[in-house]
Amino acid sequence: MSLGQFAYANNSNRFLACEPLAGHKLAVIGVPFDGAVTNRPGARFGPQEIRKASLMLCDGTHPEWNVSPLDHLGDAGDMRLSNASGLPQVRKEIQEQAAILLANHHCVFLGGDHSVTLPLIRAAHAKWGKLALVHFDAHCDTWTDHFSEPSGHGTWTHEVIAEGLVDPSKTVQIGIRSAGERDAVRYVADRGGLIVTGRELRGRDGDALQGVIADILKRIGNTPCYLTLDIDCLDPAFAPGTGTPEPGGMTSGQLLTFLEGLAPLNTVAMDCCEVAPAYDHAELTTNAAANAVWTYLCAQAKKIQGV
Ligand SMILES: [Mn+2]
Repeated sequence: MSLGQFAYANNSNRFLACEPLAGHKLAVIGVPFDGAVTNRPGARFGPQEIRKASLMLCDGTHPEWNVSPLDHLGDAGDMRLSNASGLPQVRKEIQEQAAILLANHHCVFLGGDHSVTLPLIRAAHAKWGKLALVHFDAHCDTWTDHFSEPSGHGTWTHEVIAEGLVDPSKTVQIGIRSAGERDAVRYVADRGGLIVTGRELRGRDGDALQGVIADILKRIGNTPCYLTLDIDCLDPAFAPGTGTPEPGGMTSGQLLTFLEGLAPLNTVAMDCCEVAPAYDHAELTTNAAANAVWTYLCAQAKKIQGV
């Protein structure tokens, strides 16, 4: 069953199977969990709809780089996750399955709400050690109280720093703009990281972003880097299908400028979270997510092919 370009190299029905794919350096994996949201649920349906939207990527060749990830790409299906055992148990399951896949592939994980990023980074840290982090989001995700829960989809950034999984000085947040108390919204900057707020990005694209992209490349250098993309970094005009939309966000063009400009980073894995198809219109959000993921995969194909 082929569900889209991300399943292009998938010759058998691996949907819901989640196992390494022989011969493929790149893999996409669904993480269909949305049990830790604070607002609207539905991101558990993100993976299957992002796969469908990936059908619009035609032959998959990047028009500027002239590379395609498809020769290297397999779809490992969705993780098998229990639903009734609570967040710690689900995170344990995610980390165990991610570890197996990261041992075999350069992985792109399709969320799921953003709580899945903590076990994914735990698994990446176990393989690569302390990581750099590029975090696209409308929200800082550094809250320490999650509506009376200690952990959820808005706490993982402070948790990965507190656990020593990422280097705060090599942590970069892009698009942050939601309401939040100062200690939370400046948490990463207070620990030496860089925050490029949604306000700073208003009206800037193309050449106007090259300076900040150069700063990020210099700050992170060759450190193994995890890239997490909360689709709500985009303005709801570009990505309405998400659980916690925030007006005043990035355009799809700005996001692609960043993803293309940051291609030289030594990224080891990516996730794309918070795509909630039930709130989408005309597949805007799933198309944006598929295109962003494909752009990231093209950057990895560029490295594999040495071009
Ligand atoms: Mn968010």
